[in-house]
Amino acid sequence: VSIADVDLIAAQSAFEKARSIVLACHVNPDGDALGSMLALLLGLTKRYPDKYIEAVSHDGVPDIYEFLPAAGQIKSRASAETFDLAIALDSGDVKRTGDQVFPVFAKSLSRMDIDHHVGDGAFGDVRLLDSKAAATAEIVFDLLGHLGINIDTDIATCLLTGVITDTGSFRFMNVTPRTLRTAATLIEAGATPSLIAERVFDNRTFPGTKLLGLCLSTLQICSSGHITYASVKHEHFAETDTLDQDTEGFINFVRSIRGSEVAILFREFELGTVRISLRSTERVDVARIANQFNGGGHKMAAGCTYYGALVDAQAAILEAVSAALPPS
Ligand SMILES: [Mn+2]
Repeated sequence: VSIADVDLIAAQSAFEKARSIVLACHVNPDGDALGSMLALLLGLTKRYPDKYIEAVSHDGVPDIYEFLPAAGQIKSRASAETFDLAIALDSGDVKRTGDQVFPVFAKSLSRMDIDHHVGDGAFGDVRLLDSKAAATAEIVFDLLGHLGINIDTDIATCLLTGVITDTGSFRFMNVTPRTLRTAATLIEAGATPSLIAERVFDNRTFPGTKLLGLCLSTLQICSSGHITYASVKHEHFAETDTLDQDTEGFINFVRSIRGSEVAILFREFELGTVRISLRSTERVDVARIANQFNGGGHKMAAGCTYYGALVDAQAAILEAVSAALPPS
């Protein structure tokens, strides 16, 4: 356990005091955002059946994550303006919970930040922050253990999904012995890694795969091959009749190119709104770059939104990334 006992005790007392609790994750949610939030929803509901607890994802649940236990209970808007306790998971910055959800944090009586993105965005009366955790799911695993909540198959499935997706199936630099021990315990508790992999990675639709082809046809390299980027243009979505969520995982093709230090994916689902995903090897802090554009994330994975034309987004981001690239 890497969260200090004093913080776990503070979290427990916050749960006990609150009668209404809202859980929220970041916009454009990934497997860790949804998995850690659902595991906490299931665990708290089991431990505190008399409390009102809801989970909110501003951008809903991408269909590859609909298999997660209790995913159907996730709301896209908070049902009240204020709660006794508002908890953000995996969000980097509380603003990344989205335009509608963020104000709820300001009005709620107490706030909690549960995250492995540790930076300027840290907030809250209780902070369960651990930059060494590979996923927020690892922190929630420790928290549930502290609360004495039994990890059942459903909770284990949610948490293992967070761990698997945030580690690129145990391939990224964030993997530690603790990550593997946590995963082993989750499998013992009933989670099935092959089922999660099948749902998340081997579940691309036919139009979504055509979209990947169009995206990869835009692939570019610059800065001596240290920057790789690709774009999903508005007309690509229209041509294949796909949604923004169909781009899940595209960034991994861009980052897996030999020599790439920073990988960028531009998505223009709506004209005038360009969503940008950034990935890096450890030499460049892409959270800093995302912050310059009011986004967030962590050192090796971050995101932001640019309001304007795709070409302008590309020029602005490429300039910022080039400036951040250390001389080689
Ligand atoms: Mn995460």
